[in-house]
Amino acid sequence: MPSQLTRASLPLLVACLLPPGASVPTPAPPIDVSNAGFEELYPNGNLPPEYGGDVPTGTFPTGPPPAGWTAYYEGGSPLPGTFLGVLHPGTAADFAPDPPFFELGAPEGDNAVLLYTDGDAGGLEYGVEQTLGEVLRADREYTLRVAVGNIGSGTALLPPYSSLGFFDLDGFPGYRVQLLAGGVVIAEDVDGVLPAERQWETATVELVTTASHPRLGQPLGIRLVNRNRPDVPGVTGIEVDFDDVRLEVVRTKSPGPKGAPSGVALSLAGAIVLGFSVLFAISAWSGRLPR
Ligand SMILES: [Ca+2]
Ligand SMILES: [Ca+2]
Repeated sequence: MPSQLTRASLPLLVACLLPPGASVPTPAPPIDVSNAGFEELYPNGNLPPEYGGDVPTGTFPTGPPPAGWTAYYEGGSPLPGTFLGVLHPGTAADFAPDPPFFELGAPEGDNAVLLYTDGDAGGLEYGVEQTLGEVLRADREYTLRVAVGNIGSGTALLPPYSSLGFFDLDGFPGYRVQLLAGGVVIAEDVDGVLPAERQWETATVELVTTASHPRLGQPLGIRLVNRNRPDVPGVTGIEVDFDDVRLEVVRTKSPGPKGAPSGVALSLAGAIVLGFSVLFAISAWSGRLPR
């Protein structure tokens, strides 16, 4: 190992040793999701006009889908007794001594999208969706992450919602987080996490594409769904909330001038990178590398 080797020179050395056309996975900027945190003003629902669309703490106006999103109904048409809207849950401190909707509020910003069904019978699935400005591409690893919320029972902090009284929201009706291409589901997470009452967890959907994926070139989309399964008998509502939608993409290989590298070439490249990583770690540990 040359004594002049430094950390800065390692990537160049590794790149020189890779076969033509091969590359290490390359992260790209996240794909834009419109109103990904549901923080845009919500002026068109039943929120009193004096708020100008700025949803106040501890309330849940309903009406059309949040900006940037459209409604999805499994049966193709709106379901009686279901509501889309924006929830500004506030925190336990906002509601004390009464129970909050979520202990820590929304996981991103102030708001989340709410998908609520009146009563306990459940029914067809429904939710919100949007088409993105990107198409499905080959040789990519897509990772979609969405915070899924299990709202707890409680009463809104302000009228007109507080006049609706206490909502028994015990239980959880299930969810889907779906990645679409051309409006067709290409990957999804169905109930992969089960947040406790008043808590959030992150659902993850992953998809790796090759040149043979049948939906290449079609617009990507995201759909967030309340599975609307029957809930605890006697509850006054069935609800799932979502927030903080993120879609990341990594390029898994570069298109070389003579086509993609073979699996053997990639394995060889991986072995070289691994070998140098181990060698470098040993050298650094022994203090022989300048820092
Ligand atoms: Ca948010
Ligand atoms: Ca609940």
